[in-house]
Amino acid sequence: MRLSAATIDRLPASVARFDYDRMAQRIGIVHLGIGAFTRAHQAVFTDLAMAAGDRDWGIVGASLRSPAARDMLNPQDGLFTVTETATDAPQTRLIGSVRDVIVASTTNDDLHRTLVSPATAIVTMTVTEKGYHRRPDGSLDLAAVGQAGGTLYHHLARAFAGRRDAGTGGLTLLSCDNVADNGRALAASLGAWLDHIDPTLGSWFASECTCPSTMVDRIVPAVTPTDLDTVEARLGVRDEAAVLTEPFAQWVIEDDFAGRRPSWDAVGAQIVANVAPYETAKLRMLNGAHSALAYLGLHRGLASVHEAISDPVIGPTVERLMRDEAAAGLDPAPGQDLTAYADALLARFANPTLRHALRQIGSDGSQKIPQRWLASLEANRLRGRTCPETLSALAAWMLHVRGDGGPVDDPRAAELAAAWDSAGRDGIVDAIVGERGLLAGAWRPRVQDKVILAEKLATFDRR
Ligand code: CS2
Repeated sequence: MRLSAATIDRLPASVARFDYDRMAQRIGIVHLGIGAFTRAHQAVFTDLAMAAGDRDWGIVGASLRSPAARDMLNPQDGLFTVTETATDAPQTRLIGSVRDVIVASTTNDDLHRTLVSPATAIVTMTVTEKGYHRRPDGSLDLAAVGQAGGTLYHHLARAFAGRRDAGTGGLTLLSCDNVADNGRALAASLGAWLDHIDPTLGSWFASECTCPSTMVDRIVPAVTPTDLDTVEARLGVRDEAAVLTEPFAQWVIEDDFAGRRPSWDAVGAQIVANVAPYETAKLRMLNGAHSALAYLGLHRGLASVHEAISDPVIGPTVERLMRDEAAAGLDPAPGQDLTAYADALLARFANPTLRHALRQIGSDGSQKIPQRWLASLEANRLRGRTCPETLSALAAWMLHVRGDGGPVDDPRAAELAAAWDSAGRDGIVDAIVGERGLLAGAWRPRVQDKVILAEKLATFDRR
């Protein structure tokens, strides 16, 4: 029996749930790129805010490409469960905030109608790092956006024109991706696209809309068929959109909304004046450690974060990367305790119930590495410090994109493979992080950094 509005009563009493009238809530949020992370993070905060008394924050999710989320959620009336797992008994909550999922490519007008609706106040998004089409130096790749079509820029530009012409007013655009200074980055890229297609729309956007920066954090492994069977065995109802996650969740949002907003702060989100210290620490310590676990772990034949952090060589390497390199390159906010943060991250990585696949984290490295490692290397370079463990991780990634661990899942895989073909092991460091390298822009390595990188490559290389 499939989960839906008609079968909610079959769920065991132990499943926590909302008591607001779902169908009476207006749609206040459109989410672009709805996937497992959104279901376990923004949708939960919004459901909790409505359960605590706030109203009219129904979410319409949009997939920019694949129909998978629509096919999971719409037959279930948008309902799904989130199960938190750690060593104690799992805790499940039924989430009621998502009302509908639209596949933007086939039903463009449904998405457009929702985006221009006066009730819609916020557009949240998780389009992944590559969805922003930025170059390693952070600038928008206009040609790539034009070629791709159907990007967030296309949908928002059309919606802005509709809202401007109807006098509906602006929107708050909330990037929930692991991109450094994500609000500022979104505002700059969107501004560049609008100026390119219609400068008057660029001015409307600049005066009517805001793009607060956010730090989002929750570890959400890709859901497997076995996970769905386990959840079904516990709940007695089949939930094709179920997600499993850790108990921890954090959301820090810059206080810069264009209009109304849900009381996310009443249910644990932090609304602050400046997100940067939290966001930078998260990207360089959590995500930086994750990527290091991924490439060092895959190189040693390991499969999950939990296995990699328990490995006698990789565990201490990654801990040093986090404490002695990433944290050492940060300027913490008053009261921000980076030592305690590192302790908490190590405990979260060690959660044996999550089975977070290293392959999942290892995808799209060319898009993740600039803000996770290169920014950290640059901050340390400016302080005159060397980062041997980050350089180890970088060497492991270079071998990974040569194809040492199988097919490479990265939008720049072909360019990286071509760099290996023409430069070989002796030239690959320059071909990637040199002045004209594929990832140039975020870090200016010193000669000694390149020497260490070349040594690490030689040590790891098994060919
Ligand atoms: C991970 C993140 O897949 C990845 O690249 O590092 O998804 C990570 O799990 C989240 O950012 C945690 O908040």
